[in-house]
Amino acid sequence: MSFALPKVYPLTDVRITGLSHAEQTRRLALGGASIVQVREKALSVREFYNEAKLALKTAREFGVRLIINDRVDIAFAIGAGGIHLGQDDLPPAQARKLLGDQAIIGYSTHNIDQALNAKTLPVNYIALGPIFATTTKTDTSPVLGLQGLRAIRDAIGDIPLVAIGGITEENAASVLNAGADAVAMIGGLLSKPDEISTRTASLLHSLFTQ
Ligand code: 3NM
Repeated sequence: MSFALPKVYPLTDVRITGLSHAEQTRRLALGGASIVQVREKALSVREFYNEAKLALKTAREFGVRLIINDRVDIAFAIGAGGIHLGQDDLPPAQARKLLGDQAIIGYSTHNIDQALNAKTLPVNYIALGPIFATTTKTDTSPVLGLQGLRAIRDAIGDIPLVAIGGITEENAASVLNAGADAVAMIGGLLSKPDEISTRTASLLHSLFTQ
């Protein structure tokens, strides 16, 4: 179930951008993103389904893999490339049963116990956060820092690891150097909607040329 993670893993956020998930996906793809997670916490399931369908259409036009946050039913209904689950969502094993072997399943963890447990589950990658302080998500666990990230990476071995929380172009390389395979970002890419494509391109450039 191994899966090659791109180094940059953007998530969408309508509250920050005021843009549809499809338009955010388009701007991220124009900047070179090859995976996008649609994260939606406010809409009804029906509205989320409709928005996700449009985002998937855009993602397919650009060859981007679209991951749906939380809602296995929506990922299944639209035929998305995968699902990202939190600790309170449907268990990964159940999502795997529903979505099949080809789906990418990601799982959020926030400490070493959760990360070790995640290794035993049928997931393609583990997300770990928050690495740094963030204002994008309010109910976060304690900040892990680069040392916490390094310690957890050393404990879990080589499963694909996505770091999240307070990551920007300025600190992204240090996060990868501390053992993450990818940096997941919201504010760092989206906080200025007119700059989404240029920021994504600049980040990818800086990480590939370091
Ligand atoms: N999950 P930003 S932190 C969605 O700790 C999310 O699991 C987190 O946003 C976790 O890149 C977070 O703007 C917010 O800090 C990430």
